[in-house]
Amino acid sequence: VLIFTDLDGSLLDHFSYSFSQAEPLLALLKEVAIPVIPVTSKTRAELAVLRGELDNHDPFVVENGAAVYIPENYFSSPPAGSVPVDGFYRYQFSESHEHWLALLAQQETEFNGEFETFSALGIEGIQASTGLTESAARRASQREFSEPVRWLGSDARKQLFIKTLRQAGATVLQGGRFLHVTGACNKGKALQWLFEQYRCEFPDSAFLTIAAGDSDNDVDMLQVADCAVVIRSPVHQPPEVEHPHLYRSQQTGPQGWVEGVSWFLGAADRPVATNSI
Ligand code: 2M8
Ligand code: MG
Ligand code: MG
Repeated sequence: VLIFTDLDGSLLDHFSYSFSQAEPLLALLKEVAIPVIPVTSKTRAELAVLRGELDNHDPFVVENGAAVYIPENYFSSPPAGSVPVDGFYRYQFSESHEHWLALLAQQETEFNGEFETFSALGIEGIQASTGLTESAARRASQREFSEPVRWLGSDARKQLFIKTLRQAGATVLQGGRFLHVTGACNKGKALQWLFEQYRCEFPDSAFLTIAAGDSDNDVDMLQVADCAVVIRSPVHQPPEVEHPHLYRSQQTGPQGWVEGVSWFLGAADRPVATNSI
């Protein structure tokens, strides 16, 4: 089994960013060596701290699928196309952060005052709109491959903004709070790439993949996994997902995560297809 999970609003509480409700299950998963792979909008800098807090040593996906980081000695050889970066092998799907900042700067005339980028918000602005501590907000601002944008205008204008950016080659993904502007990537593509690395490393094993998420930017990942857990959000509508093995949690955040993951792990008597990706 491989568990791919969103963080904010899924493994972490939407408001407090706490995962304490999931700690007993995480400990159990560690004991039976089931990887828990964060697949998140967050940055490498944020993950460095969070993985420490979670005592997580598995690979992780940052900035909505823009890059995958695999600990140096995790697999027996470096994945094709990856480069060594600070103790990890990194596989990159998107252009750099600067590229997306430049594209967003070009939108300032047409969408004047209707959006705010993370870099325009600054550390205090990020704190105000996320509730993160100053140091956590600083880590969130250390983008490598994407830029979060706070939308201030109408819904109709937002659709036009997204369309304009897409025409200029960006992928625009809706997170719990922000729009994320990045390259030709999403959480689903990252999951599939990483899954391929596990398959190459363990050619004789059959893996069952479980993905958990709460927002629209999680849909691509939910769709390519064998089992999909949609965590109920306390603040927004659930994403639209069609999936043969879908579980929608009653509870929110880490409690919903435990509810959904346990539902599939305890599903010995329920028919579950082998990997379809
Ligand atoms: C941003 O991501 C969340 C996740 O869905 C969002 O769009 O609401 C990211 O910028 C991330 O780096 C940051 O930690 C998070 C904080 O709420 O917001
Ligand atoms: Mg989320
Ligand atoms: Mg997320």
